Formats: sequence, C-alpha cells, structure tokens
Amino acid sequence: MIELHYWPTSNGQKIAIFLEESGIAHELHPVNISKKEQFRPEFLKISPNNRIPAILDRAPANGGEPAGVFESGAILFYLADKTGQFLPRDPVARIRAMEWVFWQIGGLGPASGQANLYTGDMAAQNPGAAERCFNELARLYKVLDGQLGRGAFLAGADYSIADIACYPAIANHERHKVNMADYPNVKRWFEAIKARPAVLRAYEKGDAIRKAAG
Ligand SMILES: N[C@@H](CCC(=O)N[C@@H](CS)C(=O)NCC(=O)O)C(=O)O
Repeated sequence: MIELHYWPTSNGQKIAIFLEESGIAHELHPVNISKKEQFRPEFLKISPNNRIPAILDRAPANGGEPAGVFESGAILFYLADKTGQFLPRDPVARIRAMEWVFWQIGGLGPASGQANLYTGDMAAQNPGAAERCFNELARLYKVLDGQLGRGAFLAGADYSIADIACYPAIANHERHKVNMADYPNVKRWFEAIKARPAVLRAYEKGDAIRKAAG
C-alpha cells in the first residue's frame, strides 16, 4: 500500500497519475498547502523540505520499515522500480527516460512555477523578469516539441515516467498563455495523454479534493 501525501498541483498530479496508471494499491492523503499543512510534523517526517508530493510505502520491497520518499522525480523512479512499469530496464532506454525527468525537475517545472506568478499581478511589477520567464518557457516548449517530433513519447515509442513528469506542467498551457498551435508535436502528445483513462481519473480525484477543501 502506497500513501500519497499531496495536493493536486502539477507536482502532486505526477504521482497521482503514476498510481492510477500502474494500478498499485494506494490511498490519497491531501496536504492543503494553502493552509500550510505541509509544515505539520507528521508530514515533515517524510518530506523534510516541506513540499508536496511525498509517499509512504507501507510495504517496501526490502521487507523493512515503511519507507518515506520525497521529491517527485525520486518518487517516480521509486514507483517505477517497485512496479516494473513505465521505465525500461535496458540501461540506454532507461537513461532516455531519466534525462527527461531531470529536464522537467530542473527546467520545465521551475519555469512553469514562475509562469504561474507572472500571469498574475507580478508581471506589472517586474516586466523584465516576466519577459525572461516567458521566453524561457517558450524555449522549453520548443525543445519539447523537437523531441516529440522524433518519437511518440519523450523517451521514444513507449509512454514512460518522462511523460508522466512533464504532462501536468503542460496541462497549464492555457493559464501560461502558450499557443499550442506553435507546438504541433506537443499538442498531439498532450491530447493523447489527456485522454488516457488513468489521467482523467487522477484529475477527477484532484478536483474533488480541491472542491471538498472549498
Ligand atoms: N522539486 C519538488 C518541488 C515540489 C513543490 O514545489 N511543491 C509545491 C507545490 S507544487 C509545494 O509543496 N509548495 C508548498 C510550499 O512552498 O511551502 C518536487 O518535484 O517534488
């Protein structure tokens, strides 16, 4: 049993999608970050960086004590190894998926986090920084579009944790005023992932959690 401690933001949704896709037994434990629940001592025990998402694996493969994992990229690798899904075993194929997970964590994730800020009032306060942020986001979309022109998915022919890591940030493209017509390969990939039943379920459950919180 995997406990997912999260809020349905783009980082949280990566793990919710993986859990739905893999079919592994799991429970969702909302951590409302706008109510500062990420600072609760019981959450900090598994996520010392006070950020969602984090998981608690109640039955780790080594038979030991329940294992906490934080950082969405590390969680995706952990769950892929545990379930044997969405990450190839072949070392070269595996590193192709890892490259794009790291690219998301180090590039797309922070850039889209900043774009969330600069789509609001902050853009008027600091137009230069906002412009830099949206230029970087456009550069990243172009890189993504190039890669998706070479294969159906980010790591090649198969859907992997690389796609699961990147999808939630791209799901914010309207909010970030990105014109998807400029990125036809991203658009094709985005529509295909959006229609996956597991992805729909993850977003429905996320919406229900937000609604319940009011
Ligand atoms: N690098 C982290 C980023 C996680 C992150 O930024 N989480 C945000 C929500 S998307 C959060 O928990 N924010 C709460 C806070 O800043 O206190 C990951 O990939 O897990």
